[in-house]
Amino acid sequence: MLTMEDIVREGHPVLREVANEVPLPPSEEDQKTLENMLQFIKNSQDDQIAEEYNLRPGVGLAAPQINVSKRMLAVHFVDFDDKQYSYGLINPKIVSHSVEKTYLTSGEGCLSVDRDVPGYVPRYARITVKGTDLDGNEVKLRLRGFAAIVFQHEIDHLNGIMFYDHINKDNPFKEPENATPADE
Ligand code: NB4
Ligand code: NI
Repeated sequence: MLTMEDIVREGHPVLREVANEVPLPPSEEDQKTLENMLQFIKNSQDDQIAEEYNLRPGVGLAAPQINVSKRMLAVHFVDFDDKQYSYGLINPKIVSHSVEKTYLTSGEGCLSVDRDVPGYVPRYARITVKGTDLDGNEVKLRLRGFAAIVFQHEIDHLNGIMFYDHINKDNPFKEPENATPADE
């Protein structure tokens, strides 16, 4: 099983690389890697397992974070309308997005960043994501609010972007233009 030892931290060059497309259908190895990433997220949300293996809780993980520079991400969370999201996605792509922005008033964190970086992280309020799931199906997801934020955080990792790259350097808690908080 994946543990925190497998997660690379900021400063590791893979976190600043643009990850490679995954040839489809995925190899046994790629399929297994993505299944392990999704299981890590689920384990991190299980109080007992998280404590036993000292896992930091997470709702998402991108393959570069385990030093695999491939376009794969896993997410597992319930959004603010109690809708469950649990996906392993290959070659995810944002095919459209709103002009309007959103953000978490609590800011963001990252399993590859062992420090707090305070500030609002402006993101698109609504996105449409296409990709291939763990069953080999083409999926098209219309996402808003918390779900849109989580998928954008993970897709950023596939493009070598860290959440704090979006924070206003001069005034981290400046209200982003044309934005509505997702968690209020
Ligand atoms: C990715 C998220 C940071 C902001 C918001 C949140 C947690 C992460 C990073 C958007 C995406 C990981 C991947 C949480 C968490 C709420 C739900 C359910 C029960 C505990 C869990 C805690 F753990 N971020 N951690 N950070 N990242 N919410 N929750 N709760 O997930 O670096 O690239 O279990
Ligand atoms: Ni992250």
